[in-house]
Amino acid sequence: MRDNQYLNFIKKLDDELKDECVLFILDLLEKGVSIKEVYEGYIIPALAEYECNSEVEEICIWKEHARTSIIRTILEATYPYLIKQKKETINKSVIVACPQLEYHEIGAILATNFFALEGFEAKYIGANTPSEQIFSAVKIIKPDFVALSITNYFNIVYVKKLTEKLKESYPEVKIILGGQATRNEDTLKQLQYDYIIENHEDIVKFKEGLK
Ligand code: B12
Repeated sequence: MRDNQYLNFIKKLDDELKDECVLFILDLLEKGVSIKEVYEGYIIPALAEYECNSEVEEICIWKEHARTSIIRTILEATYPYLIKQKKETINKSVIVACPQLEYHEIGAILATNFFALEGFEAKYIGANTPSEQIFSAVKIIKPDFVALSITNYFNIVYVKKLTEKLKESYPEVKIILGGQATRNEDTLKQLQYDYIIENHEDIVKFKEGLK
């Protein structure tokens, strides 16, 4: 059961009232609500629990785009609060990317921000990122971890090839997988990886394990 504050926000989001949505969240942060609470209590459920109420697919697609665009604006507008709430650096770096043909990127952006919040040096390099570009980033940045976000099951074809190549060329770089497709065991069996991470709590535990 969601509280009235949340339902109030969702009503504004359903009505696509971008300015009101942004101001609503900024007001929460000004009142002392943490960035983690804003992400987990508002941003994530606003998308994860979204159901399009139109039967027409093309309407649903542009509505999803409009909703995501408002959420993206909120994420950018609230980033200064995240900077203030970041924990001490732990000198570990992570590159986060969505593989080729994976356009769902809000989960990847949130994961990047959660890593940053916990003191990782975290860099998001994009949605639908061709394998060569992910490879190039690993070669140049030499991160401790590469984190891939996979939502759409069909994209594991690229992830499989990419993770095999990464393991072969950069065995010292650990591979993290996250996103809805990693909830499926049959999918995971086909992939090479070191860690599966789903949410902020997992990132905190993962960080503890690095000590
Ligand atoms: C917004 C949205 C879109 C937007 C995405 C915009 C964008 N810029 O991201 C657009 C309109 C582009 C889109 C397109 C499509 N979508 Co869509 N979309 C969604 C929707 C409504 C929300 C996704 C989202 O942002 N969730 C919120 C985030 C925060 O949650 P999350 O991604 O799960 O991430 C969390 C964790 O998984 C984790 N995480 C995620 N990644 C990572 C990575 C790491 C490293 C870590 C540590 C953690 C982590 O952290 C997050 C916080 O806990 C979902 C509905 C749903 N129930 O999720 C459908 C959904 C994901 N889409 C779906 C589909 C089918 C499609 C399309 C094929 C539709 C179409 N006919 O065109 C296309 C495919 C595009 C593509 N090739 O990738 C299906 C996927 C079904 C499946 N399992 O394969 C869903 C589930 C809808 C449904 N119920 O059918 N979509």
